[in-house]
Amino acid sequence: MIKKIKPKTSLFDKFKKAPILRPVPSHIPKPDYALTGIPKKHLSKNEVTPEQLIKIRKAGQAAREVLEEVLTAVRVGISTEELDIIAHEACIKRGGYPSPLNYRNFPKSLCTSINEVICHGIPSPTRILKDGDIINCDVTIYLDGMHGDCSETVFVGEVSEQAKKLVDTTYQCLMASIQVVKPNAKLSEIGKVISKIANEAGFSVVRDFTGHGIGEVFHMSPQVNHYYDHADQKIMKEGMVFTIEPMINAGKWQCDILSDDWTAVTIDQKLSAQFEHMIYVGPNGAEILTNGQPFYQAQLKA
Ligand code: EYL
Ligand code: CO
Repeated sequence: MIKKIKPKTSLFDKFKKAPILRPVPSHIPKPDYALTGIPKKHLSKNEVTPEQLIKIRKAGQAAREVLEEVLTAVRVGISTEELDIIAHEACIKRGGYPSPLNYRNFPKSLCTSINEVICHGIPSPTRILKDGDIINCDVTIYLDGMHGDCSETVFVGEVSEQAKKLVDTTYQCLMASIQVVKPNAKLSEIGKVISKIANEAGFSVVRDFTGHGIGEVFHMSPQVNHYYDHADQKIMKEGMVFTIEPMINAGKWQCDILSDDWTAVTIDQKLSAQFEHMIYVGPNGAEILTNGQPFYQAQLKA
């Protein structure tokens, strides 16, 4: 969820054309914003019923499978547009809708965020992956009435030691923060753990984008901060489902939004990495609904 947008408007904004969206077959059930670009459904109840839990587990698992299809295709020379097509087809193959597509007018089915891009990078046929890039692929699928959301950052070819350290630290931030999840814990503990690990490694935590409640709605309460906000008194309740998706920067934490109104970049053009899981607050702690082996670790061993 974004908390503030730095407006960057151009005199020519009114001439911007609506993009042509990749079609989704008519038999695929679509979220309410698919036609209009505007989400209208709001929910205040965060805890899922047992029936909803079954569905949200399936959505999380499907998101994981789609993400793995996309990450398997990452290589030097592929365009982010081709990754978008893979995500789009993989969602449809499972009977799901690619949630980013037309969400608040996002033009694509996948977010692809390379190097200094923090999040919400837009796939493009002209952005070809090159040796030394790091790329986050963020997949969300709307399946059987529930959204499933996860992302990973992976290496393209041979990357710098700095990039390896940033990506590994970001993953360690996510996994350590999941360990604090249990009923009656403070939500602010998540940001506390993430900030400690990131800052000790010499990195900074992005503040403008947060984790979020998820279920029948793509983004809802609670807001999950990845930095420590001592004033945040929200308490985790059994049955809550939310994402944790820390974005960690090699330099300053601040961001800019490009004139496409989506792409968030670091203000100093230094690297940014992100990992995301969808978490269910179970009676004894977190259940990771999008669990799997991180690709970057296999890349480090290869
Ligand atoms: C919506 C609204 C500006 C999010 C994700 C919130 C973003 C910027 C206004 C993906 C796409 C979160 O949670 C996400 N990925 O894991 N759009 C998103 N927004 C938004
Ligand atoms: Co998310």
